[in-house]
Amino acid sequence: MKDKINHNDPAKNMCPHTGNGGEPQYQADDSVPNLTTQQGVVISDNQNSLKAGPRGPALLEDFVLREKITHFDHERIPERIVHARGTGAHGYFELTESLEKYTTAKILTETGKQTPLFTRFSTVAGNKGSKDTPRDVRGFAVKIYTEEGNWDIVGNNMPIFFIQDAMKFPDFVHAVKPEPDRGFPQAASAHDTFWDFVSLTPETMHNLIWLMSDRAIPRSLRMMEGFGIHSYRLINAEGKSTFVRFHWKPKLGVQSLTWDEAVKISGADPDYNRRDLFESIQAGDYPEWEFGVQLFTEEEAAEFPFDHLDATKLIPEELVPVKIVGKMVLNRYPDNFFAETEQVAFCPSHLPPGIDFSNDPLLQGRLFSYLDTQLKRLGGPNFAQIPINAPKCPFANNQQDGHMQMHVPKGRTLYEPQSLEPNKPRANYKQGFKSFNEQLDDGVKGRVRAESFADHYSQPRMFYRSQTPAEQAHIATAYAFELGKVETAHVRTRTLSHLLNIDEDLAKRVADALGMDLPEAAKPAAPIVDMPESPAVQTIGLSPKTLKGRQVGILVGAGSKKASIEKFENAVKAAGGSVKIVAPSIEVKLDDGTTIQADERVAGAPSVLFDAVVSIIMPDVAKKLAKDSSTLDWFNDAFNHCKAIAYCGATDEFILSKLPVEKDEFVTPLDELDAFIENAKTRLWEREPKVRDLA
Ligand code: HDE
Repeated sequence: MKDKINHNDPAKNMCPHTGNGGEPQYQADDSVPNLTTQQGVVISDNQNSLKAGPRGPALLEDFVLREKITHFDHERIPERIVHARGTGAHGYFELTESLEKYTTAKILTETGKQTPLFTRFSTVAGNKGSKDTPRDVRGFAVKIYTEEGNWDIVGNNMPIFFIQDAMKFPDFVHAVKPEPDRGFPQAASAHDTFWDFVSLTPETMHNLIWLMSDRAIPRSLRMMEGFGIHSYRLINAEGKSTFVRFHWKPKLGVQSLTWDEAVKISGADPDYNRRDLFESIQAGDYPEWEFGVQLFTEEEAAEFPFDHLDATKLIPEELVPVKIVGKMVLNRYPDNFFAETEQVAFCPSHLPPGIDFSNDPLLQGRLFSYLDTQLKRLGGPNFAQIPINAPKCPFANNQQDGHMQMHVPKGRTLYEPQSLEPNKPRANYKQGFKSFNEQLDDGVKGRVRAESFADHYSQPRMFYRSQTPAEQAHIATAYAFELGKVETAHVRTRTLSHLLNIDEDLAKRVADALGMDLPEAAKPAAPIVDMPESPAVQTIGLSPKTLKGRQVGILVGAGSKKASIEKFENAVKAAGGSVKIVAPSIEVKLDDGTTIQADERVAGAPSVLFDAVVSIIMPDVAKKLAKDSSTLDWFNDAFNHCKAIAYCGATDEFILSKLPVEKDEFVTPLDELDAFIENAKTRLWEREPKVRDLA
């Protein structure tokens, strides 16, 4: 049979199943822009390829099809070798206190001015499609488009790094990435190669204990600190240098997930942190950080009981306070994920005049690596012309050609010195970037490591001892979890030998949890110093009692009381929190006959996605839900994760009574609204040892 075909009106040949509600997406008037090829030729039919007859072979001459498929075939670029999984947002930087005494950089001397920036947060080990909530360091990279050139503060959410010398970076990354023979585990440090490497490399011990702490599973990207890590220099008008470490302090304080939550969230919502950033910006609840600096002189640094050029060492805030001098606000989610978040290229060597590097050997290695990796990832030397990377101040140079050159340089000369075009750009000694004139020792060339870098245990010891009991239990439990995944016995034993140098009690707790005997302590290369405790490195201690940035899940069902739902919703919102309605169905008829639309079905929104939960359901609904395992998990998990629960009579009678949920002060009846609101601002950590076998 021959199909009928209409050659004049492609809309008539379209599949009725494509397009909007069966209507073909066919442009019949001028109300929307024309779809065109890359060459600007208007496309007449975006549904059918050019064929020899309706059932016949496709024709090679179909440039519309070829162009569309070819572009599609080339959509992917290599993902970042580390920090592949990330999300970002636009915002601004504003200085509140001038650092004129220390630097000439206008971004740090001109107060009250809003300078645009782009910030990208990332996990380190996982690939681009991995989950948001692994136990991992988070990248915290900020590109500030200053009027004196881009300034990239490419930092992490922990103030130190695993290694001291760039030479070890490929080894470290190969050890944490999926094992090369089997191709797993993805986005996880809990495997043999990682623990093999770190237990053979004691300089990793400090960052390792941060990785085992609550800091490695942030509740929200808005609730993480950021650190530039390395010491940098600020240079003032007299050419004098002051060392500086950069800090970002979140307005919402530092808050973390529990490990069990993180594991469950990775199934329930692998985009958990990314979605939170998106939703908070869409809601106008803009993420904000204070910008702070630790300033110290060369002479002061000489008195520190550690070497500040060693990136495995933090400078306790109690020793050098963080001076708050500005803020960052993120107020616009990208229009296009690929064009902006994926193509943004950070590099620690992007600095404006007035800021300079220190001799930290890790930093020095990074200054090479980032440009090198962008060349591969973004395909050539012109990536700085991509809008997200281009400076917003005037720029001009003699660079030419290369893949994807977007500029059209004018004139005869692209070299210097030249005498043919007097108005072409020249270097400017007065305004230009100048390196600090550091007087160097007459060092001897060699592959060496400074002796002042040899102490690997004093700071992790200080970190552990500064934590609250709940956090210490989390740390010990995290070591036990991770080492429990390590198959090779001597790797576990070697790790315990290091833990003994950090804290005996920690080592014992981990060994007991694993059922192992304690080995001899590893031999330290330098004396271990008992440093004063530093509360600034806690997590729980930095979590404010607030509902701001926190979300409450309200479980409702057919016949639920609208007035009660509204009462809770309003109270949560008044306290700065947000609400999601969860129900067995998406459309829910309430007691007054109105129908509301739930945000999620209960099976799709386990309570791990919320900071506190409320249940307002009728007896017949409760009876039915009592047989539903996802509903039972909803309450059980909320309880096990130390959250506040507000329950109605039916929930109590048919659901809570079946569960090991104790009526402690965080489990309250619906009429105790004020108590619930207070409880929802925090967690009841004292409950934790009752519901979990912590190490
Ligand atoms: Fe990176 N790091 N890094 N890193 N790093 C990269 O650059 C590298 C280090 C950090 O959101 C790569 O564009 C070396 C410390 C962040 O796009 C690469 C060493 C800190 C990001 C690279 C380090 C970081 C990266 C991979 C040891 C905290 C993500 C993709 C000498 C201060 C930036 C890319 C983004 C990304 C190299 C150590 C932070 C390969 C060689 C220390 C936040 O160039």
